[in-house]
Amino acid sequence: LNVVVMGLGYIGLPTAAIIARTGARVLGVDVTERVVETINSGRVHIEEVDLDGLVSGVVARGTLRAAMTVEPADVFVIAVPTPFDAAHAPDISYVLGAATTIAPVLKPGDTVILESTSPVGTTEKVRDLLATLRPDLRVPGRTRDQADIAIAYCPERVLPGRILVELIDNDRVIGGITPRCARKALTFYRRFVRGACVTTTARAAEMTKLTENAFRDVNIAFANELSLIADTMNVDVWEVIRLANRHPRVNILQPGPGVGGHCIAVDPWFLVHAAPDQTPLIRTAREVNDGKTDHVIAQVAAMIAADPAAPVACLGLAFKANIDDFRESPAMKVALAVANRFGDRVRIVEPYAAALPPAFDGTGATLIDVDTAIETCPIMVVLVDHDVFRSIPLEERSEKTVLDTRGIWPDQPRGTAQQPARTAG
Ligand code: SAJ
Repeated sequence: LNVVVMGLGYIGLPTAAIIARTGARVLGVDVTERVVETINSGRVHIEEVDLDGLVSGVVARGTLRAAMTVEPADVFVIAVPTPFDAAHAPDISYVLGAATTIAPVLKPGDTVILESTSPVGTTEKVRDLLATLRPDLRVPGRTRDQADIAIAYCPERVLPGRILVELIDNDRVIGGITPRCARKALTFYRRFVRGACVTTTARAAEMTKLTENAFRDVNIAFANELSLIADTMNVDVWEVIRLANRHPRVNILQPGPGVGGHCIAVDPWFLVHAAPDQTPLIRTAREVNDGKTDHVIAQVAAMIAADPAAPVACLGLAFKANIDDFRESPAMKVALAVANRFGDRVRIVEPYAAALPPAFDGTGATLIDVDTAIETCPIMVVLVDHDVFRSIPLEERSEKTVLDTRGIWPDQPRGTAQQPARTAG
């Protein structure tokens, strides 16, 4: 089996490597020369647990190669980004670009699978585009004729940090343009997926993916709103959530400094954009989660302003625990806002960064390690729940003024924790 994977990012590269491990010959195609060179030398350009060993193995065995141009294959997997613009309109140009790239090499019997998170109807647009570019091929679902190629949508659902495990263990939703397309794609996923593979239509599969991330966003928004109420009521929100979750039908998520990453903070907008009048809840959840970041910025600023000389340690820049991904990170937004305002009083601790991101250039903020932060910073702001921060014992922070936006230090004396935050309102 020959497989082409379009896009070698956080999803495409692990997917390509896992398929290559099954013995299929995989060509990964990417528009960035550096990415292609890195992979062909057996190395990886992204941090993901166990990915480096897997990639070096399949590259050494010759089952995974990378290139900037496409070649004929039996299965084409599209895993390119779908960002949104300033008006929250989804941009599917990379998806259509990938379809345009593969169109010339398609032949009867081939399967095209879109994995990128996409607005409902995108797979049909891919089908229509391929029909236009390749009038000699019969595309599925347009007439009752049997089609020459199969086209399906199968969203990735993996969690960064657990990608290789979840690629294999998670259930997959496989939406075909026609039932025949779904069955064709199912045969492919069965090669490497241990979870259940459930077939449906392409539109239902597209909406399912957006629904999963919107569900999580709405539920995190609930927790973030609770955190604001609890602050006002002088109650520990994490304790309330722990207690409420003892109810057999209550399962509240965790508040934090906002929602980051390139999925949960993005995908709900695809639903809002498609049905603006039907999505007051999903839109408000987005606004609540973004608003929580602004609230934390105000809290931290008030805390720092209240103690005009003390250096402040911002713990973490990543969008969540134990990863090196800073995209759409609320921690990054908070640290940057504070650095812009308080300059060299701001010390950043981020074990997953070798240097501060360029956005901090000229702010005066510096990158320090955990030990230095404990020695030199009387004010500490927890922005990410990295294990290394969680494990700082009380004796090393009991004298500090702390704002713990992730609730990782439940034993922090109430006198120091969050007090200045409350005055910030
Ligand atoms: N977060 C909270 N409180 C929580 C849980 C998360 O504030 O209780 C924050 C995190 O700190 C982070 C953000 O939400 O900033 C998102 O983190 P996440 O771990 O919930 O999700 P992602 O973005 O890493 O991955 C999600 C997953 N989707 C779901 O769990 C429904 C993953 O399965 C998807 O494959 C991925 O989006 C994607 O690619 O769409």
